[in-house]
Amino acid sequence: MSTTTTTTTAAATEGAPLTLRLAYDQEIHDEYKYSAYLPVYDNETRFPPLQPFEFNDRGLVADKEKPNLLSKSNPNLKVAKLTPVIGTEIRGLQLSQLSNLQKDELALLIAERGVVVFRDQDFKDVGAEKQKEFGRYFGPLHVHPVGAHVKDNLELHNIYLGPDNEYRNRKRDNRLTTTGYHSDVSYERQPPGITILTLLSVPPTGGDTAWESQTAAYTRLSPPIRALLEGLRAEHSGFPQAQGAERDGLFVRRDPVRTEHPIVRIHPATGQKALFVNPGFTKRIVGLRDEESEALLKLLFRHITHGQDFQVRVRWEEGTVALWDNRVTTHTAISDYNVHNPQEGVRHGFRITTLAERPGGVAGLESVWE
Ligand SMILES: O=C(O)CCC(=O)C(=O)O
Ligand SMILES: [Fe+2]
Repeated sequence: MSTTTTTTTAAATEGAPLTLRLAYDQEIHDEYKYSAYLPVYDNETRFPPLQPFEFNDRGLVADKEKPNLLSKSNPNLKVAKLTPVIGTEIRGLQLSQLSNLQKDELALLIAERGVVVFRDQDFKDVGAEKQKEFGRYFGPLHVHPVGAHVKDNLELHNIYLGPDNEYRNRKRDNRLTTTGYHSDVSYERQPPGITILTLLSVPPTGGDTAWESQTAAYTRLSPPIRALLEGLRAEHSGFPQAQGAERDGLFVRRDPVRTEHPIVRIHPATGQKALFVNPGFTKRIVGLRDEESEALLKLLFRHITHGQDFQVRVRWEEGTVALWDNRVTTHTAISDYNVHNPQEGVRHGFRITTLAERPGGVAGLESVWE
């Protein structure tokens, strides 16, 4: 937990006091432009289970050529593939100014490229309401069951690592590396699709993020293994995360769930098949003996984490916003900087997470739960 865990009370909208736990030390942030976005925990507001909803992928209605987003008449536009397989970088377009047609095309581009990195954005300065509104265009916003968030904005999931809060690293204290590939909250019945990460404070070097293409990972497998996996579901569990949070004295705002998702899912907008297991949340393959499940998951996790030729590592800059499709990628933070060295800095940002469809697999295989 953070070195300072002040409990304070702030006025809630209805006038009732709200217990808010500050997960940072105010003294070292006096001059900080984005202090309103520092991590806090609302230790009171409970959420019921997520309810099913009808999802309409914006990418489905987009023009595949993307004439609005990648307009030839924009002289400032620079679009570059970061690798042949995954990742595109865009300069010369402001997310905050996109039309609905452009957002539809962006949804498709993110699905096709896995992650799209926008540079020199004013998105961090448009305010929480506009930031949330932008996210809602793609799907309902997810509230994380245990994570720190931005004050008064539970939908803005906080990303913070500094000398006053090393919680993210401490959880990995006994590990050889900080990397941990995952697909965000994949245990949800309708797990996230488009996910938007904005950094407000970027270390001068280090703190990159890496993404892996689950579409490419699937394609690389041999036909017999693909055929085997296409008929199977795997269990994704939110229980270890909730139990870990409870053990660390954090408030669990929504009860954990576990869901069985198809191991191979089909993206509704691209029609492409992608692996949908990840080392973060996938626990076992349903219907297999324990040793079989362990061996197969070990193979898949090794495949996902080792395939540098279908991964991309992105260096953050001031003003960078990264948007990825959580259905067809996994990602990891790379916490390689020393938070106690003032030269190496503080890393801070927020994530907006939009929910998508109930995963659909091959031959009508669907997600199921108890
Ligand atoms: O901090 C990062 O680079 C990524 C953190 C993460 O896993 C997320 O925002 O979902
Ligand atoms: Fe994540």
